[in-house]
Amino acid sequence: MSSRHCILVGAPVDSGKRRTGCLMGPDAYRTAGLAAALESLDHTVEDIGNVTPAPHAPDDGTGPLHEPNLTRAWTESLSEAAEAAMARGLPIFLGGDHALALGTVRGVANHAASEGRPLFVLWLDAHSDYHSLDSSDSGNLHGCPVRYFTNQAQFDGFPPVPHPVPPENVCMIGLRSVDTAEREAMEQVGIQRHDMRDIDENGIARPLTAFLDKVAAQNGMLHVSLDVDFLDPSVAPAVGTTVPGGATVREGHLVCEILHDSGLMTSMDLVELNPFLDERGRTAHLMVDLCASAMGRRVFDRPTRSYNT
Ligand code: 6HN
Ligand code: MN
Ligand code: MN
Ligand code: MN
Repeated sequence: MSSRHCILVGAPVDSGKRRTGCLMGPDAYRTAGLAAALESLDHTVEDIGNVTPAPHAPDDGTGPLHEPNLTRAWTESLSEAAEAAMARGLPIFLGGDHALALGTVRGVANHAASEGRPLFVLWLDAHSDYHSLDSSDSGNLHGCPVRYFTNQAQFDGFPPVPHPVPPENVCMIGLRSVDTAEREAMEQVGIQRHDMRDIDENGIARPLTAFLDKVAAQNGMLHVSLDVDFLDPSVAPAVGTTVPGGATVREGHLVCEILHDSGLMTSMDLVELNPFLDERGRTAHLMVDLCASAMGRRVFDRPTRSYNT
C-alpha cells in the first residue's frame, strides 16, 4: 500500500452495553502511540479529535434496550463523520464499543455508493453482533450492528440505512459466541462466517484470502471492524466480553499483514477496548501494533499475491 492519509476519528461510544469504560478507548490509542506508528510507515495522520453524539432526548432507563436514545444519537453523528472522512482519506475509528459500527458502516456505505462501488465488511470478532432489537436478550446495542447495516430487521427509531451492505459482502472471522437467535437469523442469509474451529482446521489465511479475492474481483471498498475480543483474552484482557479460545497474536498480525498486502482496506474500526480493564496498556499497544501491521509494518518485503491486477 502506498502512502495514505489516515484520519483518526475518536468515537468514545459507551452506550452499547452496561459495563462502562470504552469511552477511554480513543485516548488509550493516542497514548499508545497510534499516530506516531502510522507516521513511521510514511502515512500522513490527521487526528480530528472525538466525535460527539447528536442532540437527543435522555434515556429514561425503562424498556428492554440499554440507552437507545444515546446510541441512536451516536449513530447519526458517526455516520456523518464517517461519510465525510471517507471523502478525504482512510478513516480509523477509535472506539468505543461496537455500537459505533451502526454509524461508521452506515456512513462508509453512503460514501461507497457515491463512488458507485460495492462495500464489503470484514468482521473480526468472537461474536456475530447480529441481533435485532427484538432478539437481543441483553438489550445491549453493541450486539446489533451487523443486523442493522445489512438491513435485515427493522430498527425502529434508528435512521434508515440508505445503502445497506448485502449480507454476501460480509465475512466474519473468529466466532465462538453466537446466540441462538443470531445463528437462526444468519442461516437465512449469505454471510460468510468462520468460527474458531474453522480457523484451527484450515488456518486463518485461507478464508481471508478467499474473501479478499471476492472484494478485488468486484472492485469493492473494504471496511474492517476489529473487536478486541477477536483475540484471546490471555493476550488482550481489556474487554468486557472476553471469550476463551480466541485468535493468537500471530493470527491477528497475519490477518492484518495480508490485509495490507491486498491494498483493499479503505476504513477500519478499533472497538471494545476498555482501558479500565487493561494491564499496563498491553491491550492498547497490541491493537496499535495490529493497526500498524494493517497499514504496512513488516519485517521483510516479500512478493505478494496481486489483487486489483
Ligand atoms: N460485541 N451476543 C451478546 C449480546 O449481548 O448480544 C454479546 C454481544 C457482544 C458484542 O462483541 O461487540
Ligand atoms: Mn451505559
Ligand atoms: Mn463486537
Ligand atoms: Mn465481541
